[in-house]
Amino acid sequence: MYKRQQPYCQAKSGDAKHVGGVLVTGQDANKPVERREPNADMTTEQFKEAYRNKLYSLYAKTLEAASDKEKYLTLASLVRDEISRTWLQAKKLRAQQQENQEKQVYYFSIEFLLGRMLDIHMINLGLKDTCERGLRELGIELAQLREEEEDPGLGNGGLGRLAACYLDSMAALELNGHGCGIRYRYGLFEQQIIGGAQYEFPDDWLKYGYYPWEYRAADEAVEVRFGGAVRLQANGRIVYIHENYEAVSAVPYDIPITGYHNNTVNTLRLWSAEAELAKQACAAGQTDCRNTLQYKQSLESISHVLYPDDTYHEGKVLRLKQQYFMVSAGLQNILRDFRKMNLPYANLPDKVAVHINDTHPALAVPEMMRLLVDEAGLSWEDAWDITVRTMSYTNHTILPEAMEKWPEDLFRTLLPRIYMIVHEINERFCRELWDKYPGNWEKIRHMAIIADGYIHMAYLAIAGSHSTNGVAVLHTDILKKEVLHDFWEIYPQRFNNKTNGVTHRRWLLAANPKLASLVTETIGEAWLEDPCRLQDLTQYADDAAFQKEIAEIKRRNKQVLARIIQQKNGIAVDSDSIFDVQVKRIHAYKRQSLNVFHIMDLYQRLLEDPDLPVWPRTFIIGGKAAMGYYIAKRTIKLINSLAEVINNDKRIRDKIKLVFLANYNVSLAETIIPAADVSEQIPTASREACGTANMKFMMNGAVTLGTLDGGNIEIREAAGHSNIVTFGLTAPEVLQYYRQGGYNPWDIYHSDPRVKRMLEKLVDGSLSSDREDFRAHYDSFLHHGDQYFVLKDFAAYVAAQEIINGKYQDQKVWRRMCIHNIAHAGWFSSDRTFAEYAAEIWRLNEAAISCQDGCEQPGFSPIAKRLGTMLQ
Ligand code: F58
Repeated sequence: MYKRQQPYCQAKSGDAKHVGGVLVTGQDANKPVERREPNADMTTEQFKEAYRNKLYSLYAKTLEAASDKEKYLTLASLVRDEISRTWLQAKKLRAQQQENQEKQVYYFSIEFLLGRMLDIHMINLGLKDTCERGLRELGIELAQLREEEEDPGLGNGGLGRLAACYLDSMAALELNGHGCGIRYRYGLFEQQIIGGAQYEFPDDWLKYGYYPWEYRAADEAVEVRFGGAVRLQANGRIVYIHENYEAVSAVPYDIPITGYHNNTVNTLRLWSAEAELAKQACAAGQTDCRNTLQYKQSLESISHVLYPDDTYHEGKVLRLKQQYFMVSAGLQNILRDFRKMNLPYANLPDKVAVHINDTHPALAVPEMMRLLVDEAGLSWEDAWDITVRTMSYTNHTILPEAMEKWPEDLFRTLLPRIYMIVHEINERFCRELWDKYPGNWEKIRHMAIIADGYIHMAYLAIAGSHSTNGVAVLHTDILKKEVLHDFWEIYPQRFNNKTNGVTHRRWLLAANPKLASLVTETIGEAWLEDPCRLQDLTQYADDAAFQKEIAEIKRRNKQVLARIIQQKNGIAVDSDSIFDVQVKRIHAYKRQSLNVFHIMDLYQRLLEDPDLPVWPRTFIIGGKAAMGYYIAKRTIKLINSLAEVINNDKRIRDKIKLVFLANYNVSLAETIIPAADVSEQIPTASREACGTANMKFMMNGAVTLGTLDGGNIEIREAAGHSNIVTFGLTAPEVLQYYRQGGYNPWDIYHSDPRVKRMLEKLVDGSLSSDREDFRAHYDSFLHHGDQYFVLKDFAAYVAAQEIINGKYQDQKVWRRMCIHNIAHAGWFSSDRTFAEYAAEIWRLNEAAISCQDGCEQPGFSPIAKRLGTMLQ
């Protein structure tokens, strides 16, 4: 059931090999791969001169007078110049590709969690060494300047970071792929911990502008319309006239995405809402101009902030507006480009793939229908066929509360024409269901896109696209067998799995340069473009000298993190202790509370026996809780309250420390992950679609302590069962409980004295003077059925922690485990995932396959050829 489908990472030399991260078989495998050298011919002297000149021209300052921020912006600006040069070439190539009508992929996502860009661009362009050396000679440390870059928080967590990893892989694989999203004025909030609790502050990431990494393209703005009414005009054929709407200008900002050493620059296009059109509408008398300022603010609020709190009606309206704003702008832009090819619309699916990343961009389906039917004049049937063949959709969650649905009334008022189209899609879909299940009203109501006053976005995405994929084998299996079973029954060929991946260039090469250098010294640099080559490290798993170097690098990374913890939290931690890390969104199903319970129990045992044979441990937890998510916010308070008690208790002689690192984001992750010994991946089995932090930790040599869920299962397959520690209920067991009941947390409360003691401590004032602080947790475990099985898995988790403790004490065994994890992380590179999407969902290979011998003609990129061979 959990077998990986691709032989990727298992090829034997001679019959197949990996090129640019893609498995190549057949004749092409033996051809030398053409790699273009990075534009790195600048000498250190030239760099220094260019740097001084840039600083002078930007700020009219000498080096001595410039601030760190100015020095960073000077460097970034030089790198931008290099990108611009390459981008110009890339744009010419793209124009040529368009002329040659090569297929383009557009990845629509409401989140792109990019992280800082300076380092990655320098690496990709082959400039890093020159810059670092040149700066050092000027008396400037690159590491210090890097800290000056804002980290754009345009995402919540895994979903947004995945989108950013895919952009990186698309460019590395030289695929014609582009991102489409929103340029939020404010990203996800900045988290501060005050009195142990989370406080949210605006994430003002544009405070100093984003000048080095974005290009405003005002001349390519498009109009997006909200509200108003739709009038029908019958004039031979029915025409829909949308009037009295609010018009918003969607202005694109282009962020270049560079490819690794290949002169490729792709584009992430983020749309910003501006009210320019409001002025015009006002001048033309189409709108009420009495309060234009307020009107302008209301329109511009669309791209004001990432996921406004949608607890209130206004929040919901804004969120729906954001979704439509993004897809409408994105699709208008795509069709504008497509029309330049002078092809019939029927060819659109051969030239364009639109990917819907989770349901947030699912309005792409009805918007594409509107553009094709209302604006291009196609018949419904033709438009539907084109839409379905163009769209594909990824599901990222099975949590019922996370499955998006919109109240019909709200939808109708805000998007009247789109509502009509969704209504029609639903009618036709239900008729199809009726033909298949005549008389089965219950089933049809259950599957209807519009039902009980709501519009179900996942159903819309499935019905309106040719592919629905899950993000890990288990997750896809659950989608097929449980959550979307009815849909799988009618469209089995549409369902497929694409296990997530992460870019090894950011998460290993850039984040852990010492480890990356060691890997390169040991096995050569082929792994950078072909991450599967990491498996060549397995032969060194027992090599004492290699083990020692691995351990030394980990120790140094831990020292760096220890310094940060001291600075940020004022807590001294021992870098020889086990760094046990859980960093991710705070959510009940991810079970930070299980981690807390183990720490409470260990603390108690140490109080009872300070000589307990446990290796010293530093527990590090980080993550943001959604603003309106009460119990998650209380979990942060719980962690900090416990930390306060433990870190100040001399009796346990510093054997354990607990640290909550505030404002977890991509940059912080890049420091934390290389320093981790233990990677905590402990969600309730079946609830975590895949997880991606697990892969980043693995790549950096941490050992996973996890449940058999999502990507953990595949990590166990890849790394080997003895190189990961698993525990707890399995997904089938959990699903069985959800279906049939039979779990009573009180049984555990009464049978396990440790559990009883801990639960009592939540409400007896031991952790907080306000006994009500953690009442919600107490109630959720005992009075609300412990729906994430924290108590149920507690004993198994403690036992698994004992195994970790035991294995760590034998350093030879532990280092071996670390090396096996690194060596088998190649399969979890997003290059592999993306190649699968390209070949199996977007069918980029078809261009190559269909060209047969003609592949040599200009316009077919080498990757298309490689993908073409992948499926043979
Ligand atoms: C995550 N989803 C899944 N959602 O939880 C994780 O298992 C998976 O690995 C990852 O997607 C990538 O496939 C996720 O990050 C969100 O951040 C939601 C976005 C919408 C608002 C609520 C959070």
